[in-house]
Amino acid sequence: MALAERVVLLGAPGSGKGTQAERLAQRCGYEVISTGVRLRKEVESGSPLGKQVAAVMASGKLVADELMIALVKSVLNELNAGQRFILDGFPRTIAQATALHGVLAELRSPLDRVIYLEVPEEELVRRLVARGRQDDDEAVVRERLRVFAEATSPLVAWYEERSLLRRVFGLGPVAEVTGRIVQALEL
Ligand code: B4P
Repeated sequence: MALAERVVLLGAPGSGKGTQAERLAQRCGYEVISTGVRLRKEVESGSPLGKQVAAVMASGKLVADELMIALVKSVLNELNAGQRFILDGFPRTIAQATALHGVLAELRSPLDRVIYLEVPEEELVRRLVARGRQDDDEAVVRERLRVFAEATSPLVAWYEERSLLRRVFGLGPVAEVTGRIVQALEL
């Protein structure tokens, strides 16, 4: 069975996007483009971009669309033609989704699936507070969930209207969730 080649992994903070993207890379050969991982590397290295985004990330807010769009555009332009990829954590706003749509149309390689990883809110808070990353303090986690509901959750309907969305239940053992995603990636 053929799998989707160009995928967006959508989900609330703590839904397991990063965890699952890495497993899908191993299992199915996707290149993972994780905006969260890239931003944290910039912050750690103290680069100009890192300095610009550190406080925003620590507060649980979203980094500006223009910065994120420029970052992802340059990564996509450098991918080898035909390389399968998963976008983890991008897009997070309608403006980002619209820009992504345009970039991929120019590259003549449109998305072929969007996976929405659904996890109940109390479990999201539990997972993130237990992980304890710098932005996993409970007050910041609540803010990230508020921002998700306000800015990112409209993307579910946006992609549903374009017949790209598949919902995947994200509770349960990590390997089981991966299995559900692989099924949802079948074309
Ligand atoms: P991200 O790095 O994308 O982080 P996340 O959404 O919080 O986490 P994710 O869903 O990947 O959860 P994970 O697998 O780690 O973003 C961080 C920040 O960067 C944002 O707040 C924002 O400021 C900025 N940013 C990133 N992209 C942006 C964009 N496009 N625009 C603007 N700003 C942007 O899992 C979480 C925990 O759950 C882990 O401890 C994991 O082990 C555990 N877990 C996973 N699956 C599990 C399971 N099935 N059962 C139990 N535990 C599980």
